[in-house]
Amino acid sequence: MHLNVKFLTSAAEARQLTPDLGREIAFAGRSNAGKSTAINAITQRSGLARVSRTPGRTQLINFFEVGAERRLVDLPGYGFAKVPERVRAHWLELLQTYFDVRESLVGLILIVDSRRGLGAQDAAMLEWALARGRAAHVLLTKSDKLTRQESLRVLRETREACADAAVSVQLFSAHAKQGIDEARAVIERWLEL
Ligand SMILES: Nc1nc2c(ncn2[C@@H]2O[C@H](COP(=O)(O)OP(=O)(O)OP(=O)(O)O)[C@@H](O)[C@H]2O)c(=O)[nH]1
Ligand SMILES: [Mg+2]
Repeated sequence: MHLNVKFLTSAAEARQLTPDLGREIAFAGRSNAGKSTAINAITQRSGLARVSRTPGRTQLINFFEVGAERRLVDLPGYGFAKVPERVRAHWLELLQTYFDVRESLVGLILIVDSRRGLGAQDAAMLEWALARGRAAHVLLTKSDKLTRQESLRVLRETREACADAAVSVQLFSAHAKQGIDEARAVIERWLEL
């Protein structure tokens, strides 16, 4: 199925978040993990979520509409060392506020570079989502960079690390077009599209 998707708005502050209506899914992950590329691949709209060349450039919460009161949300990437402490503190506060207030948030798609595996901040994001009763789905991205054996190992290890009924894990590659249908099916189910 083709998702008819359109950019809505960007928020740099909590007061700029779109109206909290309907259902939305947040995409989170380490900077450079392949978040924007994954959103583009899943929605089949290359260039929609800007694929930044400089890690950490997506500093805003970007909202995309995929149906009436149905949204995908591109959250700022974390874990980029060169970001000044003040900026980092602002992101953290914005993300925390977003997770705390957002009633329309139904699930978290966590983007993890399959070569790095699940990091401490990724685990913290999962905890955040689960503690608030949200489902989570992990995309192990850039799987084209691994051998089949390596990718199956990271899949197994990540599933073991995320042993919670509300978490699912899959391999994903925008470049090799692996796992796109599987990811889209999760999104359509969560958004009730
Ligand atoms: N080999 C390979 N590279 C990928 C894949 N997905 C993304 N990349 C590359 O990874 C880099 C980062 O991708 P982005 O989609 O910009 O990552 P991001 O998580 O949105 O990064 P920020 O917005 O800066 O936090 C780019 O150079 C992409 O081309 C993939 O499936 N395979
Ligand atoms: Mg991005």
